[in-house]
Amino acid sequence: MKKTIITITGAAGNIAYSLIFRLLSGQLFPKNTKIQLNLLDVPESSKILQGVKYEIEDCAFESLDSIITTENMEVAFGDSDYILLVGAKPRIKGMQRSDLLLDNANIFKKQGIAINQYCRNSVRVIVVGNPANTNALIVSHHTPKIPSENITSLMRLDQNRAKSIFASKINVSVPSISRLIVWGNHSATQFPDITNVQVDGLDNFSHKYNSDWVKDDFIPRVQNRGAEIIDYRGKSSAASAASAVYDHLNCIVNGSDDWESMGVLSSNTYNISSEIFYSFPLSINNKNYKIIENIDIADLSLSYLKATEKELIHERDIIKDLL
Ligand code: NAX
Repeated sequence: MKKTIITITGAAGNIAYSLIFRLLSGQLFPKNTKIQLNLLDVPESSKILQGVKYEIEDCAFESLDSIITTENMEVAFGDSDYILLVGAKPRIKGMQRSDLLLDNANIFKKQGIAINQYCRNSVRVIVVGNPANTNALIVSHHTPKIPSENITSLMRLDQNRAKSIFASKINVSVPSISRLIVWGNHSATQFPDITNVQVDGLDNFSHKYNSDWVKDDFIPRVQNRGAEIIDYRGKSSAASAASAVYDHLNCIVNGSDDWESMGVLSSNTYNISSEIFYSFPLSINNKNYKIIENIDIADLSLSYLKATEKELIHERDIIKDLL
């Protein structure tokens, strides 16, 4: 029997409530793997967290080894194999985006310091709490012991949204679509890019869509899909976000045959400024990623790439005193 420890922060929150039950479905790791869940939340959420623990127990999952609920980062992070940093403060009415950035930056700075202190350097960290890319930059900055390649931020929700909307437009099923990627920030400046899309492994699909639809409908719809969900549900997307966290983790654990979008530390690839977490097209194998280089970028695409880079540089400037 092999034991894998997964830590989830914000474990009393909405995303975690959908995520945990999927993680324990037994499909992520080989059959003989048991999962220890370390669930961290703030003291005010401890009663809810206890309720979540009871519900997990009531599922009698075969894959479950044990559950620890805690507010203590040493307990939550120590010995962990995968840390999913989901917990963050929500933006409340009247709050400026810069206030949210700073509030959450402080949380992720403390968590980064704790991860560096208590974790093995093989730990994999996935940052979900917003602003996810800039929070990942802060974590990476405060974890000098841990290779920066081990830290990624969630862009899979954006990629899933883009694939689904595009597949529906050209009337094929989602698994037929490959090489659809999302560049940049998890925000309304992101660039969902269909330039290299293959349908059933073939490039020859361009007759099925027109460029006005891409520019005026597809790109803004994906960029603003989060707001669209809030508009309809009255709450932010939690189930689809949880599903995307699962997909992201699955790619890290089991690799992927497709191009994948994740926020990673830029090192000037595609002339994107270094020292920001930017979503690039990646190939992922054996728990490691490589940025797919030498993709031709059209002039119009370049303007999108630069707009989302500019926003990430601006976010970095706001939190620079915490780096
Ligand atoms: P909830 O507000 O339901 O849950 C957040 C949880 O985090 C709460 O239980 C809260 O007590 C906890 N928390 C707050 N501060 C904490 C701290 N310092 N340490 C540990 N836990 C803490 O939010 P939920 O819907 O679960 O969303 C969580 C985060 O994911 C938010 O920041 C949200 O904006 C972000 N998202 C990121 C996405 C992405 O693609 N990167 C997509 C979905 C989502 O919007």
